[in-house]
Amino acid sequence: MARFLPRDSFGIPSSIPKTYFLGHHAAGANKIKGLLSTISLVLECRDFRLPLSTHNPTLERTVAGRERLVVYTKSDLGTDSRGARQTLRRLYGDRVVFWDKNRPATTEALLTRLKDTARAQDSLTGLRALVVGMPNVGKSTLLNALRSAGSPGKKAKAAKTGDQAGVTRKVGTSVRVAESEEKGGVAGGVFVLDTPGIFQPYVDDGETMIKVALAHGIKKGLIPDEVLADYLLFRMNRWDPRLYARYCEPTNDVNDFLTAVAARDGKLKTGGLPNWQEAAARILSQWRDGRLGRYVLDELHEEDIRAHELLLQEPLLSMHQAKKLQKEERRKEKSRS
Ligand SMILES: Nc1nc2c(ncn2[C@@H]2O[C@H](COP(=O)(O)OP(=O)(O)OP(=O)(O)O)[C@@H](O)[C@H]2O)c(=O)[nH]1
Ligand SMILES: [Mg+2]
Repeated sequence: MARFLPRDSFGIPSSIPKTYFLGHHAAGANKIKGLLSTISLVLECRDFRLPLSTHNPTLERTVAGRERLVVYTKSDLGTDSRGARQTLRRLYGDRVVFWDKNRPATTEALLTRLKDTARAQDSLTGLRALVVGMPNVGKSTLLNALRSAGSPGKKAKAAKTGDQAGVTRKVGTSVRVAESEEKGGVAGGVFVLDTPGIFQPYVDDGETMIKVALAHGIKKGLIPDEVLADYLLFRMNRWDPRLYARYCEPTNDVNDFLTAVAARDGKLKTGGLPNWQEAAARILSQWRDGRLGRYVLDELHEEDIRAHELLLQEPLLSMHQAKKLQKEERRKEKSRS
């Protein structure tokens, strides 16, 4: 058999949106600005599978001036990532935290850190920490985990969670995760506040949008599942086509791939034709559960990190400018088609 050659690039469809900045994101950012004087620590959450793509520079500037930990969430879904943790540790030193909701030890370690900070700060009113990040990275899940680790008696969840962007719409009230010293805890206690996921006003490239969509960071359906499945096929082929050996031989053709998935997993239309849309949804949900490899999607070579850092130095676009850019792109697209 001829050796399989994966595609060496992926053509990003020009129809990919370049933003997902919503009204409640802008409102959330304003609320955060107003709250900041009462906050002494920020837990900035990013999805470990997308360490660069789920970093929101605009949000980072909003919380500037506050002590900050960078929490890489869902670290269980990114275990096959050659050297990613080491690279991120080198970038952020001891401010980096790898968290996984399924490993209580990672929650305990973070809670201990919060308590240590509270002890050092020794404020009568307690330490207030703000959880921020892009949509769906796991902020509310983290808050709930800290709360149940800090007060094991409390069963009910403090914050609603769900695998889609935009579950949390408003900045929450403070939730106690550690008692004060007089009740056997530390200093004035530790409180954590949840915030809505906030998107960037404008994302430079379509590939970032595709990756974020794979991790459900934007509304489902905004980028068609078939496009996302094609991109995933492209990436799997570069990692290791055996990841999907249960479906078919290595292929670069997304229609062949989805046809095989439909046949094996019973995603057929009446008459037996493959239902590509359902097959694509099936593939994406398997990837999201870590059943098609646990690779980190962002490349973390020196040059990728440098390119990302350069991006952060660029002046930020105002909402107005971002909207204008988007309109221009749409116009260009229309004249092309
Ligand atoms: N595998 C895995 N899933 C996680 C982890 N943390 C959160 N999740 C899942 O990710 C999804 C999103 O979690 P949420 O806590 O609602 O995310 P959020 O950042 O609050 O989202 P918004 O409020 O929409 O911005 C849920 O399905 C969680 O169960 C983790 O460490 N590992
Ligand atoms: Mg939430």
